Amino acid sequence: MVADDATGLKKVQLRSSAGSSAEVFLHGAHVTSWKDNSGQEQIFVSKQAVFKPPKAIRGGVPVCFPQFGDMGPVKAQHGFARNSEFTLVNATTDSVKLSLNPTKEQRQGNFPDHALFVKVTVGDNTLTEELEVINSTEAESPLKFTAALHTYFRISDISQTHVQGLSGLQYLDNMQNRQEGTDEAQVISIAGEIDRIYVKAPDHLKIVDKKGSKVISIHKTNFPDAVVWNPWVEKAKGMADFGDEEYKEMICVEAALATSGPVELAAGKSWVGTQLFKTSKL
Ligand code: TA6
Repeated sequence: MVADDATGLKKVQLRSSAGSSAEVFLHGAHVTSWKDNSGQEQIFVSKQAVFKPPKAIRGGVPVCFPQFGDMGPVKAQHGFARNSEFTLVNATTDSVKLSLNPTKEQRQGNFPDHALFVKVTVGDNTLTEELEVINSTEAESPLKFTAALHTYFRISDISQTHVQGLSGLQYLDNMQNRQEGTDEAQVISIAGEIDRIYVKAPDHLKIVDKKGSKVISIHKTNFPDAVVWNPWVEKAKGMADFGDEEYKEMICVEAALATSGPVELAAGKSWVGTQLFKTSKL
């Protein structure tokens, strides 16, 4: 059901029969919490996050649409969906569907009309998030977009965490002007700032949190790329809505339609991308 959060914003609280739970703000259709059956929080939100629309909440799962980063025509980094108020379509105990029909102003004048839906469901140690885009039936041209579900995962210690599934892949390094590289390492360990777009990444990835003795499995569909980001020391200090030491307890592994995009969606057609997370013991 929709509740007033302490921040004054509206959120929907979800609970599964297995005991997992989640919270989704109508602002940005922004997931800010997912606790597995044990009640352990799996999502990172900065203690300094600002809950004041249109600013995006720092952490959780920002919905990057109609573009990832600067990969599109909209001037706002990561598009406007994460800065917009969504509307409740329907909700059950364990699932919620939200919609956004952005006004001309929200579309920043130049982005074509469309409908956007975000559906979030909790299950047995799982969280599923679905992004659906529908191009207007009256559209005169295809709707071109990139996108990402920019998840900040909560981990126990970044120095004892690694990502599995990206070995041998080509990536674009956002820290080197998107210069191409190839990751030969068996797993990705983080010992400094990392900001990479892995191109055509496998749909199954894993985050191994050794200190937390847990694995978060990620299964994405229709998001061909994966982004790995940790701001590390300097970038952390440079973000007012992010604690200087918080880089140690988070890692972003993002289901993305970035370099492999944009998708060109014909009039009246829809596109759906999903991500499913599941926790297990290491
Ligand atoms: O997904 C990684 C990234 O594109 C980084 O380059 C960094 O900018 C991060 O997103 C956060 O972006 P934001 O606009 O939320 O500060």
